[in-house]
Amino acid sequence: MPLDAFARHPLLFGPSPVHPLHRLSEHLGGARIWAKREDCNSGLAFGGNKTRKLEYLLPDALAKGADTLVTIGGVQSNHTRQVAAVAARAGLKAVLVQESWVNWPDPVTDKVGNILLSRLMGADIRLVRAEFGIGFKDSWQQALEDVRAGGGTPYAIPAGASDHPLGGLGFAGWAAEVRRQEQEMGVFFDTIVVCSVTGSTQAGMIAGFAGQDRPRRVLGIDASAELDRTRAQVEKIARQTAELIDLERDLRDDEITLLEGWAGDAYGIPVQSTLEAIRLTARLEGMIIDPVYEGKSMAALIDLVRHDEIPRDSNVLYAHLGGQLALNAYSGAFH
Ligand code: 5PA
Repeated sequence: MPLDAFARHPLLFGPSPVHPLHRLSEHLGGARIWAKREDCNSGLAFGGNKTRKLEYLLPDALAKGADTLVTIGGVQSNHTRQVAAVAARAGLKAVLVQESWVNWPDPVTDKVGNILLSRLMGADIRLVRAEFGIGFKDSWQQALEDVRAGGGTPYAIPAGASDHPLGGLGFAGWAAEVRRQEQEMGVFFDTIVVCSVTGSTQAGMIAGFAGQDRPRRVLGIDASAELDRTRAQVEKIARQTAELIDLERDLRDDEITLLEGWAGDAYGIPVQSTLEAIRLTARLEGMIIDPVYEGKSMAALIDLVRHDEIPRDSNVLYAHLGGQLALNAYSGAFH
């Protein structure tokens, strides 16, 4: 059925802001760069991309009589913090499995930033030692079991709210929102740059834009350092979402682009280009991005614009997906 027919529980302020990055564009001397700001899309614990996805999962959870949202991420997961906020807003409980996905030595990693806010919001946090992985994890299945054993009704939200039947809808809606904002502003974004890890942000965009009349490029920038798995997941969710919203054609392979080269060797560890991108964006625009996700997609954007791989006459839209709270655990990278 069409996207508008799916139940949506409003959690955002409204359309997220879109604005030009004049000084960054001038500095790079190529395409014009704009940002669309999921980092300030909501009043729920600083928002972010998951808040938009959860607008479609929450009605399903409530319809199923759930009393506890159960999800998973790394210790500094932005996603789990947003689930904690949505649970608080909806009067539900939240169980957050937080795994040691990132081997980062900062002594306050499990105390500040995202995890601090999740604790404030009353979430039940379980710290688990386990490697990074975007698939279904035993620890998450166990948490679901534990809620059931305690007489509760859990609602299962996978990593990043991605590998879930409704996971792509939020960003299919983002694509429609971009189209409306373009018409108001008299601009067309021929290129979108978006960070990908669990995949439904980019996948939703691909499905949403595929139904519009004017083609554009959605450049996914891998930050998982596991390109093949992430690409497979983006592809799966994009196709599933396209079918769900009645696209009525198959997505072409060339509509699914995931670029590597900026993730470094491991998820969650910033590299030189990440730190440079964070500093440059902060100093030229006062726009803050994080070392796990947006710093990596911005590093890609900078290189692609600098080397004219994004043509000089392009209007590029950088999807700022949030995530700044994790900076609190990365002060050592900026000494
Ligand atoms: C995340 C994800 P997807 O997972 O939908 O591909 O989005 C990538 C992404 N930017 C981009 C920010 C700020 C993000 O938080 N974060 C995860 C988390 O646990 O926080 C799901 C990995």
